[in-house]
Amino acid sequence: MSQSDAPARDRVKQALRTQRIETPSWAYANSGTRFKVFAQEGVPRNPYEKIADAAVVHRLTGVAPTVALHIPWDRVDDYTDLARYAADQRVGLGAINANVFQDNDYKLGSVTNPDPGVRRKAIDHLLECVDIMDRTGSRDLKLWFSDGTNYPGQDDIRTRQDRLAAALREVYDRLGESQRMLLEYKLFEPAFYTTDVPDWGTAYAHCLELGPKAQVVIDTGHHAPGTNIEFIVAFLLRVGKLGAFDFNSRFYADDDLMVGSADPFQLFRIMCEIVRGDALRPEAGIAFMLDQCHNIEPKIPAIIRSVLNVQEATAKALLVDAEALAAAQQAGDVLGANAVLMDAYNSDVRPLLAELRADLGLDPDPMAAYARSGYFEKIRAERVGGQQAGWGA
Ligand code: RM4
Ligand code: MN
Repeated sequence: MSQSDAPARDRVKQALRTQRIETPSWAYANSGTRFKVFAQEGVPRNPYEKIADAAVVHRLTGVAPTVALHIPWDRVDDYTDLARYAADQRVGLGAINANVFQDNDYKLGSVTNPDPGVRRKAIDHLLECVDIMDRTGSRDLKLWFSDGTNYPGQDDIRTRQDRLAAALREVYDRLGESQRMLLEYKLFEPAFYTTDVPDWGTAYAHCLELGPKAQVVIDTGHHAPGTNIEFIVAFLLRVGKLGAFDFNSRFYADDDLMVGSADPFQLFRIMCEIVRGDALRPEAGIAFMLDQCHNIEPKIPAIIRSVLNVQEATAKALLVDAEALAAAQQAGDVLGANAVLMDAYNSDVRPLLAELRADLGLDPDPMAAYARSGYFEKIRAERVGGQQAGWGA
């Protein structure tokens, strides 16, 4: 499609209007590596202030209407009040992320720990997260387990799978009608020898056994270098087992950099599979979430940039001339098919996105609008004293 093709432009803009990107509460907080956390000014000190920041991102981009919570980092006494505050700010509470990786008891694992008492504690936390979902109205419980072993022989690989399956079953059975369990995988870290949910195949097999309310989360940073993530997207979408994304970028391991920063072409290829699978619409049930940390860059602009990066990749994917592509594929025209994809990828979609924002009554340049808004100056002045939120806070 040429950019001057008005009906196609309208079709692309229409599809982009339906896009929803969920931002993570922890990305507004301080974070770092195991070497240093560089604290920033104006960082939220509690879940309410994180939600206020998320609301700014939504106001400026128009496509980030929900914020994911992490328990216990975002634990509050009254979740109904938190949900009400979010609604007042014109955002909603999204996925509840469980945390069974930061307690001393979890040294040898959480739900796969050899000690039944520790397993009980971990499962109880997951059940508590479902209770919270009942109060926040969240649809999704997102599970990531750091469980694994560091040395051959340390524990029985197969028994740990049994423990995992039993824990997932108990939590799955507690889910309400419209709630889902999203199971995330990660190749390695913090466990260095075996990880109990290391890859999409393991996550998929557990989800399949559990039932329709269990689906896989693809965290783009959780793969070995060179992994073809769009293949995983295509496979899981085809069988109805893709539940969500945790978007971020990696150069080396789980770097948690801004999505689309390391490899925008990969993000485009992923979004091509989403468009191909007609999974962009919210009704398709795929949660497009960010899972990032902003260690050296300012938090709110970094999140705005990430949202824009996802939008740009999506716009390019929507520009792919599906008919021309199918025709070239059918004809065995290898170069022609590749050219159709590359034409879309090489289009500059920024003018189209600026136009879309203008249509929605937004500033065409959300980064500049944020800089001009005075919001940073305001939070820098207001958020003094108290304990800044951060990794572990
Ligand atoms: C994990 C995983 C989870 C995220 C935590 C903070 O590596 O990606 O999704 O909640 O980090
Ligand atoms: Mn993640």
